[in-house]
Amino acid sequence: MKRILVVGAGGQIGTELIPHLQKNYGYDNVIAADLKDEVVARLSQNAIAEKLDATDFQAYGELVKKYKVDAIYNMVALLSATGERMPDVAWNINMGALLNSLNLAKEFNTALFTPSSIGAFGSNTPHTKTPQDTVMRPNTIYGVCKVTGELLSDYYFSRFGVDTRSVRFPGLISNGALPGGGTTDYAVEVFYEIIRSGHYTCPIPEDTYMDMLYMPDALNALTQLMEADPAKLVHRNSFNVTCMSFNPRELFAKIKERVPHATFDFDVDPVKAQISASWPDSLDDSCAREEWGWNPQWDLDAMVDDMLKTIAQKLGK
Ligand code: AKB
Repeated sequence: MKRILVVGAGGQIGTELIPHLQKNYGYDNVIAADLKDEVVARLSQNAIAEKLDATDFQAYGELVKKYKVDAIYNMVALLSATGERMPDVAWNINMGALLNSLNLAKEFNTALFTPSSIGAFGSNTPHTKTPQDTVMRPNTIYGVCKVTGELLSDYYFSRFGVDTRSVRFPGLISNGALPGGGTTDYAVEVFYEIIRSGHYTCPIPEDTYMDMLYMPDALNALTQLMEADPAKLVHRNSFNVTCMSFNPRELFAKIKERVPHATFDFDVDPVKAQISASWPDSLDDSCAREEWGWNPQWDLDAMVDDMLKTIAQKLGK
């Protein structure tokens, strides 16, 4: 059985990825690492957990060696909106963790997954049915990191044979850990606010479309791609994946159908508005479907039903 190290395990994806991997590979074969003491303490209640600053090459290497790791999932990232507030920090963290992951994957012969994002695209990318291979000139530091990461990961594959794989995640909707600092976060925040207070003020313009994925599909994308037959992969870093595209108005209408007293207004954040306008309205994910069988299960209605139910339970409402 494979031994997997997840770095940045305490974030929105990592928190749900750990139990998903434990289910697939066994509890003892999944190691959750994070920078913050309080997060490591939380993770250690349900997983083998270690404290790690992924920008510290030596400490990171010691963990890979200690656990005889076969695959690294590098989930360390400062997201798009936070990145615009502190571009230097975003570059140092995002690229520092990636470069260390690539060099350790090379040294210890491990596979490596690092998520890319719709943030890798920019305002001169075709916005509708954005193709797998297209113009990629992002307008954010987050996007610059993601494009650089895709290129570096492909380089480490072709030059050194490192088994690097990646998907371009759209906005991820989940009911575990909250996202933080992203442009697509509104699509999660709205559920908490509507259940708590019945009202949500949205920072994204009402007619801005972005692709989204519900977390169970995102987790399946990760394990499916990492288990895919390498002979079938024409692409590696990174695959478009999506299963829904909507704007805030459409999402809020779906919520209102189910929660008639819900009210919404808009207080547009200019940074988030600019970022979201530069991203695709909808992705073409046919390469992922053809090369490794990507087949998402959740649509908008099913996701809204599930989010309202699970978050109401979580908040005791
Ligand atoms: C963000 O909004 O920054 C992220 C992403 C789409 O990569 N959720």
